[in-house]
Amino acid sequence: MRFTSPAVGLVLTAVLVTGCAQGAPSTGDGATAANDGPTTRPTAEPSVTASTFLPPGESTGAVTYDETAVPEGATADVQVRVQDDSTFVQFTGTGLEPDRDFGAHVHTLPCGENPEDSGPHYQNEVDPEATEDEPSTDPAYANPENEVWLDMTTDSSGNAYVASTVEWEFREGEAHSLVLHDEHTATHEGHAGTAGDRLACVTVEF
Ligand SMILES: [Cu+2]
Repeated sequence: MRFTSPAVGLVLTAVLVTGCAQGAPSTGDGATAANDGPTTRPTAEPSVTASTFLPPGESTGAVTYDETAVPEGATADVQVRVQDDSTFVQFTGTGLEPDRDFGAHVHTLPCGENPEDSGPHYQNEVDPEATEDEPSTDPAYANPENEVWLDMTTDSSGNAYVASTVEWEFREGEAHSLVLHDEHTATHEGHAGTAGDRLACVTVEF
């Protein structure tokens, strides 16, 4: 009888130490140590959509339907950050009509050639009574906790900044735009969530 003993392999790891100083040769001409490494970011990385408004047909990224309120060339910067089950949405606008109220909400569909292309408001808890023809106006659902509202008033230079935090996350692929409206958003029964005409739209993947 023969017993075969398993071969024992001995692996020797050679550690190469490259310890020689390879720093840049000192030229003595005052080259400064550039501190331009990667910028520090918050733990939850925000997604940023920066767009410039154009007339319908020229863009579906950011579209203006009213060039008095939202002139061609006005800009929109939308940041979205998810952290600890809540979602922070921020809008910064420039070049808008000065000293003017806007309503703004996250809508379900991307912007298109027509103002209505962006569909209804995105709701966290969807109003069971809402239909395609009659979107939710029930304050139990159409409110700034269950939707994202970003109502704003521009300053005398046409700039605006507004942010909102909601205690939920968007369902993936169900929110595609931020729509600017003619008025601040109503909160009363039967009209909750309405804010007049759609003036402009920014396509954003929330
Ligand atoms: Cu809206």
